[in-house]
Amino acid sequence: MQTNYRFSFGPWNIHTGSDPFGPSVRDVFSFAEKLEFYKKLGFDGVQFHDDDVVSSADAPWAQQENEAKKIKQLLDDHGLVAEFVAPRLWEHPLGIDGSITANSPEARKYALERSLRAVDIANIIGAKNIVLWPAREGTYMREAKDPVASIGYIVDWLNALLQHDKNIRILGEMKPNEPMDQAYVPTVGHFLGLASLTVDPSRVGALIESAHSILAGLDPSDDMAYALYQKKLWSVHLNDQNGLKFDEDKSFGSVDLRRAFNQVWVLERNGYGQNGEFVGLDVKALRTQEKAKSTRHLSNSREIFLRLVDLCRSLDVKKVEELRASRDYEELDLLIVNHLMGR
Ligand SMILES: [Mn+2]
Repeated sequence: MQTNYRFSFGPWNIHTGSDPFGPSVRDVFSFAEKLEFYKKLGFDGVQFHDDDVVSSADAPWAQQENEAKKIKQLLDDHGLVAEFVAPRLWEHPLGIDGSITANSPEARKYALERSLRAVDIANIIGAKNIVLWPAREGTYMREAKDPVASIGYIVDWLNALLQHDKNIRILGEMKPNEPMDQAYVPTVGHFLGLASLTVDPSRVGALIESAHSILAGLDPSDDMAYALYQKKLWSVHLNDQNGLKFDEDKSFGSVDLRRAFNQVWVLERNGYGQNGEFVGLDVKALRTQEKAKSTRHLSNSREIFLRLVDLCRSLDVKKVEELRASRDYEELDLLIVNHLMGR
């Protein structure tokens, strides 16, 4: 059975081009304007941080509830669905040294209470998934925190969310570094190891971002395969990354087309998407783009994905199996490269 892929992105993927070294270079699109882009660009799913849904995660709950209901109505009006909510713990003053793993009990309490509200927000907007990107759950220097206690804090946080809501699923989106020097749970393997220790492992899975695997020195398609085998690949953030530097969020396939092909191939062969999983694209427009063309990275990434799906479906898999059986990997190499070049 072939998948009819559905695509998602987050409102932050249409942005003004500011970076740590310079201010905005494009005027902002309002949230309402961004919503208009989704269907036009071929997308059905919206990814959210908690404070993409509500104006402030610190506002009184009645106000947040009201704002979340309005967002749900807007989504319905546009025929869109919310894929997940991720509590944005890393921008808050109480999250300066991490939230879940902060040494300060007050900071840890804030992280937990805000995350429980993110679950409530997800319920209002119809999202079944909570994404944990543990941005500052690590250290700038080794001696700053107790590493064993920190792992325990992460498991406690997972358990508290699972117990707060009996239906919500938690997807870990792991990244080895940036903004921290070292993250405590740097890869999907680390995270799924912890998932097995929670009160309900069946509701803890993974979101794999291509660039995050690459930054860990790993191949994203192999990371996806690891999660797929465990039936725990519940979302992806496809993008591309040119070597070991800051997280670039480049358009999918723009750096290494063969690496992109292998990601699509592993998803395609394993029926990814047939249980409602979205193909998420976490890509950034280049700072040099003018505002009117600052959504092209999204439509381009989607187009590259779909062209690679076509290439997966037209690949001579019988030939691949023959070459595997005869251990003729030089010929297999040429077969794949020729296929990518249209022969
Ligand atoms: Mn990224």
